[in-house]
Amino acid sequence: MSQRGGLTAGGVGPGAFPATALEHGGPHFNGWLCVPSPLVAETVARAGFGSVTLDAQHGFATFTSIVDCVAAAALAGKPALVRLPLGGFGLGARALDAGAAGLIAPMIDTAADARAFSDAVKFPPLGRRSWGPNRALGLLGLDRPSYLARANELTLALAMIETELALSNVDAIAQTDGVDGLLIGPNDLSVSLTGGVAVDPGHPRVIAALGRVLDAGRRAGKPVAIFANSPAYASDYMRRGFPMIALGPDLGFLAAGAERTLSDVFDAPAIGASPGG
Ligand code: 3PY
Ligand code: MG
Repeated sequence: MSQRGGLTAGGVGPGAFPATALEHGGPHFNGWLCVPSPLVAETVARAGFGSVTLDAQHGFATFTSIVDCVAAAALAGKPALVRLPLGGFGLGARALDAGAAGLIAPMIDTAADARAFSDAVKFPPLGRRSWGPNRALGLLGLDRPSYLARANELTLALAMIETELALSNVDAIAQTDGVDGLLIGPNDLSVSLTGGVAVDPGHPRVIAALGRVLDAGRRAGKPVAIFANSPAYASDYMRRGFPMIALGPDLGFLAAGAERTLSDVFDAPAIGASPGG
């Protein structure tokens, strides 16, 4: 399968994911990975996704697996993002040093949360990221001065909007310097908007909130991405104009492939003569 919504803007390689890459030719599809395996990262990156996310919040990514999976995705020519654990901004800066092309911070509820995220993962003047891009330099093919000058623009920082509080602050979050875009977490958003009654990305309150977040992104001039639980949600989000759609997780891909393979055994046409025929 060919790559859909890949990164072509500015000819940047797998160590970078500038927000401008989401301006044209979308949507960009991202493969969401729970399994901390370089083979899984490489396989999904080769399967047509434009990038992968290594999930260190609900998935099993660790700093060591991030180091390995970034390399595996790069082998397939694709950038790897990292979804951080709650408040895990320190891990984010280390992941960028190791060549992650971007970061996704969960549960960003206020402008102060957004500011703390940006502070940790962007160099001055946007933030206070500490210097040490040991693998990132080689992966981007940049020398020290060029990396310092361009890293803020080349590495994507996405703030997750997934609570009622985040929705009420969505403009302030979107307009925070150093936050390059938003990513809607529709599962948590449904839990929050129903007061813990439902986990359902199709809940009317979640659907009503989608336009509100897209509008905030438009006002800030920043892209709004979304996580899709299934291909049906992904195609709905595509019709709504989201420039980036994350699909997953990988365990779901594996389960769907395993089920389809087994059921294909029963649906397959006969090969050659039947025994005794
Ligand atoms: C959510 O939908 O809440 C997410 O965090 C997607 O992984
Ligand atoms: Mg969530």
